[in-house]
Amino acid sequence: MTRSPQILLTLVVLTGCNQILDNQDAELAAAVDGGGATGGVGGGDSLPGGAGGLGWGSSPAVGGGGGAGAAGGAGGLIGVGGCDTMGGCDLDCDGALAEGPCGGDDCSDAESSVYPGQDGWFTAPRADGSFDYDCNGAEEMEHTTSKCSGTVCTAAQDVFLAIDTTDVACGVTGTFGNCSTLCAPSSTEQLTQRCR
Ligand SMILES: [Ca+2]
Ligand SMILES: [Ca+2]
Repeated sequence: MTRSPQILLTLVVLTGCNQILDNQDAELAAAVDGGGATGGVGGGDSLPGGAGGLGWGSSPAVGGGGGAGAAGGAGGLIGVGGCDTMGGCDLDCDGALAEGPCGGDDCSDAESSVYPGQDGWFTAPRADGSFDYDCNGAEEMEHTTSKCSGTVCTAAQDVFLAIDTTDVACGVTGTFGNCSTLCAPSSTEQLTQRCR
């Protein structure tokens, strides 16, 4: 049996509608997950589907896929995850603008964990080898180091315990715990110095 041109056209149009609905579903899902941009509009009978939109938001958001063109049109591209880069001045999407021409104070606009005001602590160094994650020009250590050897010590709690007061450096593991005035360590554990 042979289908009439009208039936074929109806099938083609219905297929296109389904793709557009799929498109809307993709946009909704992306909007929940960080704000994906609008996907491209499906193409017509002979045109390829539109490209997916660029994802926006702090987490990689997926733009809606372009609708497949009816009667063989190619599907659109999936949107690329990303964020609003502020015209190229916040490439790591951490909300802080890069230093220099951008006029910002992000001392490393290629590392999203590095920005002024970062209050986290890190056991591994930045890409440049430093531990200055909060861009204040210094490396703050989470814990101090206390001498806990010999016969006379200063009582201390929650410190690195050492033979002298030389700080346990950032990223270095040492003995952590308490020390009595008689230089007796207690509640000890092995801990890695965290910095920012
Ligand atoms: Ca930035
Ligand atoms: Ca710092």
